Amino acid sequence: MPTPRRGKKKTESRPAAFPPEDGYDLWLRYRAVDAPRLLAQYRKAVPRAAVIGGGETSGIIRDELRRALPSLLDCHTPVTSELAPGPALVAGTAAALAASGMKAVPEACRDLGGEGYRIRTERTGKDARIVIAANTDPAVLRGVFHFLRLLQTRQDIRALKIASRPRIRHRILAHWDNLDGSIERGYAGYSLWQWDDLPTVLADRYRDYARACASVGINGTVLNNVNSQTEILRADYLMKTAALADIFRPYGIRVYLSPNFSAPRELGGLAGNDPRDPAVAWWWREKAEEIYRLIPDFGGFQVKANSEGMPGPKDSGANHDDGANMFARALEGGGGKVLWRAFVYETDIDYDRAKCAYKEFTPLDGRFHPAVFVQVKNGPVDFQPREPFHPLFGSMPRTPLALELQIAQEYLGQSIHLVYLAPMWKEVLESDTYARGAGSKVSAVVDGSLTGRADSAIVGDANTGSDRNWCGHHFGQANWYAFGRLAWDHTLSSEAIAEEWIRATWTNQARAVQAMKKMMLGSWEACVDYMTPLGLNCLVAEGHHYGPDPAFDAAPREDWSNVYYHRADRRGIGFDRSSTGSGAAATYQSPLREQLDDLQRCPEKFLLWFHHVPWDHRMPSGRTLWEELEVHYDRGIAFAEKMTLWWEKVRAEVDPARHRHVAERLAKQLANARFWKKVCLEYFGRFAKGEDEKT
Ligand code: BDP
Repeated sequence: MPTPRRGKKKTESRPAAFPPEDGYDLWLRYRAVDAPRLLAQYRKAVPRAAVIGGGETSGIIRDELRRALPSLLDCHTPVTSELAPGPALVAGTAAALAASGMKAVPEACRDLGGEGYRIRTERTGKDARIVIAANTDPAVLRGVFHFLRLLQTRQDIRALKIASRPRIRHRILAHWDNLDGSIERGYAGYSLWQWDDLPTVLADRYRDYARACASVGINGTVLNNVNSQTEILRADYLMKTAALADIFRPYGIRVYLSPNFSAPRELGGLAGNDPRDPAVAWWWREKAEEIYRLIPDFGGFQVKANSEGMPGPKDSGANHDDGANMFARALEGGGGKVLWRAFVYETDIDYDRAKCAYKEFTPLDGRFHPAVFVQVKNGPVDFQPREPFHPLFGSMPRTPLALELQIAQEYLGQSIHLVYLAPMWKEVLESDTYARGAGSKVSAVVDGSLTGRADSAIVGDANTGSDRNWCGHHFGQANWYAFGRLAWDHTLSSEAIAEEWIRATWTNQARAVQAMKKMMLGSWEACVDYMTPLGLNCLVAEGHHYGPDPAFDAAPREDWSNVYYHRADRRGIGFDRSSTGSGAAATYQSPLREQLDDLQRCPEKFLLWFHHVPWDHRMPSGRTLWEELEVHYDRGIAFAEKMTLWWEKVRAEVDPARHRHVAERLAKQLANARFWKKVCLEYFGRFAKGEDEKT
């Protein structure tokens, strides 16, 4: 059985080929190019660089190139502010480049919008220049990061012809950070924001954070937890927020906040929080204006209301649209947005939690202010290892919907398990909602292309924290990276993103790249297999949400118990959401709803999500359901075993410190996978084999 390296002294005592690393540099390590021919090509193409422009962002771009080029090219590479004859890398806004004599650039940038960029090889005589141009400084910065990625991933740069624009407009990282420095569902230390020190002491890490976000195209950050504390809107906290906003602005990143709905009463001393009360609306408008005075480009509010005990408009008899629209009107003066979360599941709405948001929000379609996004989690329950896409994506055609993904792996082994999430997110994005007939993908709903809407948003609940390597697990960084890359362009494949990330973060050695890619690409399906196969969900232990506890039945609410979800009994297992059960299959559009409704046609991966299935049911494989469950748990474990072996094989290509960190976690992941199988199958087996006494 693969275990960490004990006993294999020979390899261990070999001098390390690479100095130890701590992961702080993320995918921006810029290690020297070790392929001689490419190195020669790069040095020839970029003997120097000129960044045209006098603003703060131009300075940041120069700094980035000064850091990256000498390191990647392993030679002196001047980075200046002026154009000089001869080959060079030239970067600047269209206006700045035109003012320096490159008259054709503005026309060429016409279709790039505010955030797109182009990277072109342009020849004048025998000289070739690589020109990175855009309409705004932050977009030039993104173009420069793109160019550096080409070097980091060893691409041919002799004839570049790249134009890139984001498919989704607001690409937001949301932090569930509390004002005391703790992070809700955070597994990588404490908050990055030093609230006690702000606004006077500004940690270097704030810039490094912004730099990392900008490098993958993220353009917004929600600083505080959705379970918000009212203090965040107090004048002193707004000063702190403004200090962060000032740091992030030159990187093209806007700041958002999660307000608490009861702030008018708690902070403002008003009698209530009813959004229809003019005094309440006035209070929020004043608050928004106060924020805009400090942060003119304030992104807006992300609101969790009437959910899990948070206050909201329903407390005073109003509805979600009243609350969301009140915020939107308050923010009108500065163009801020409202991200109104649809994560609601009060028991009086429906017995089946998977139907609640659908039932609450579909009647409100078309009633929201244009600045409101209804923010919908990828699935209808809660960031489980695998869920079908949320039915709201197919049923609110007149409302912009923001997709909320969780990067933090709350239910997927947190910062211990290596689980690359891009394949999960792609499965959701590629799902067909049938909202306007076949081909109406979730991605087209979210990016607005299905309805011809220009505004669009995607939110990722962050996995970052104060740990030196930012994400707890070195491979957790890949999920932050993948979120940014997919938010920019959801058509990228999981594989392409993984490969970029590996090459920039670990190595370009082909065999090691392949091995790491195999690990990453299979890791999510393996996690589903050893935790919640065949559409099972919510089997984690209460509170910490890490290990298995399928027997848990003692929660104060039925739908906080695990037995509510799996419903194992002598007859079978699974939640009947078909027309003979809760009817949740009917929250999807035809012909998907009929397919999900039909036990024979329901995709196997969602079988127990939609059906209560007899233990002896014959699966397409010919096995019984019970046998199939066993096969899945074993398959997940087998993959976890393989990951430890593949990781061992890349030892020589990776620095010892990071190798060991990952190896230790893989060993724990494998042990956990076995434990999941043991606990779940022992428990379910009591029913399947008729040994339980309860039924
Ligand atoms: C659940 C988390 C809880 C969050 C909630 C939310 O367990 O801590 O507050 O989601 O998204 O997954 O509001």
